[in-house]
Amino acid sequence: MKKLVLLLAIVLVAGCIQQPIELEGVEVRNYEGQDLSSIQDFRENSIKGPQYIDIDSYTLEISGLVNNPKDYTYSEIINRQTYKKVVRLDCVEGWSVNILWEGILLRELIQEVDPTQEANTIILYAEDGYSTSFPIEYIMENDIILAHKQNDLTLAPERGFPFQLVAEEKWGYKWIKWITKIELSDDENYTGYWESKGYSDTEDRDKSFRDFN
Ligand SMILES: Nc1nc2c(c(=O)[nH]1)N[C@H]1C(S)=C(S)[C@@H](COP(=O)(O)O)O[C@H]1N2
Ligand SMILES: [Mo]
Repeated sequence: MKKLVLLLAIVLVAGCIQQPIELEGVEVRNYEGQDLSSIQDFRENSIKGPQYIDIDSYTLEISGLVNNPKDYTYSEIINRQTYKKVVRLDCVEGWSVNILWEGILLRELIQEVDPTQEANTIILYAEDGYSTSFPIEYIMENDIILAHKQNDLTLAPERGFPFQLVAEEKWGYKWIKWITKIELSDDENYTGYWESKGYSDTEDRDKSFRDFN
């Protein structure tokens, strides 16, 4: 009986010890044994410089060849199941960063808007007029993250707040920041900002990024 009371007391006391709450976010620089770059290591060379998005009026529109177009608020997106992964971003200009990304899987939003049979291309647009596109299979058949965090910190305005696409295996110019709209399309030949200036639209890193034809 005494033992039981003691056990009960221990359980009660343990239950009162709260988990710590992090007051100010700290950037992680190592994740499961892997060294990470710092979010300070990115170069800022966006076409029009950093964009400052007002999150209270922000929505992410997903429309085009879909049965169920939607406008998502920031909190409707980030309060879903999130996923974390260390992925390296390689810019064609010769620098890279190895970052712990966190966000939702873009394919889950695409499933919700229910693309029509004709949709074969996903075009993403950004606040600065930038755009890029992917075959629909790239997004639906891979775990492609729509990131709102880097190294455990919410994206800074310079880094693409509210969202940057983690376009794994693709060159940095496919990692669109400040995303405002996603369009389902049947235009397989759509060319985004850098693609229309001659960067390859197949954009796999193991191939050259220049398309000379
Ligand atoms: N909206 C938008 N997204 C963008 C760009 C841009 O100019 N505008 N630049 C791209 C390029 S070329 C690279 S290499 C990466 C780099 O990410 P960073 O600007 O956060 O360093 O963002 C990509 N996403
Ligand atoms: Mo880049």
